[in-house]
Amino acid sequence: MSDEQDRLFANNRALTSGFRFDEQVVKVFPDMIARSVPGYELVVPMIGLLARRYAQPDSQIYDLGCSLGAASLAMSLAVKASGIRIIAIDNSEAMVGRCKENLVDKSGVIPIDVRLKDILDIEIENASVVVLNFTLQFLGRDQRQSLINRISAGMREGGALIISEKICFEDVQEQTDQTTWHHDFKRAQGYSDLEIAQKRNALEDVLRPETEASHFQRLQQAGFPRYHRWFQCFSFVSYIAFK
Ligand code: GEK
Repeated sequence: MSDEQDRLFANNRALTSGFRFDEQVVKVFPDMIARSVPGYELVVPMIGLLARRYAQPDSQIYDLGCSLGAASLAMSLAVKASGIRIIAIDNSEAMVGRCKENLVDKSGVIPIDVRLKDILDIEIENASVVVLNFTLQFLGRDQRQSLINRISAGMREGGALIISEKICFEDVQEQTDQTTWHHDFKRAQGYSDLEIAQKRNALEDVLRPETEASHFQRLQQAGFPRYHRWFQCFSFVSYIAFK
């Protein structure tokens, strides 16, 4: 993976353009996500472990919004069940190109099929594990329920859906505290106040967090009777839901 440092928001770039998963972002992506999302580097290998537990023989694993394939790679190395295929999907051409390069010679015995597609247009079939690792937050709010419904419909009994997200909080004081702590984390990672502010502006209408109650209600409605928050660091959480 590229180890180029993320300096994208160190000047005024973000004032003129919104955030896009383009070539510039792809070049710095591993550094950007590790320094921006507290816990990302722990969540990825844990997704591997969770997939090992819930992957069923002769089924498919989906990594939706796979970026450079970190979660797919973790699952490919961790899962032991036989007859599994990982389908990794992203709609950024730059991401998919780099993802394919990254995964050459790296994945485990489980093949990873990387596809350039919009996750709103795909079929989910015979799935035992589906991962949305910080992806759902980038979809329009009105598109989320139908995607989770389709995942539910294409999932086997006992299958697991893992959803990692940045969430927001109903309590105004908690929201303020969580934002402060996240910014403290970013400062500790070497981002300047200007970079933090610019990135925040760029993501304003692109990353739309929801409350935990909204996520749980959507899962219920889609036919996932049981779900848990298995990870949280500040406003970054990961849920697991069972079919
Ligand atoms: C990881 N999961 O490293 N269809 C397909 N892909 C999409 C769509 C869509 N409609 N919308 C956004 N994306 C990864 C990290 S990053 C999270 C996921 C972040 C893709 C988008 O192109 C990007 O690659 C990814 O979702 C979100 O485990 O940057 O904070």
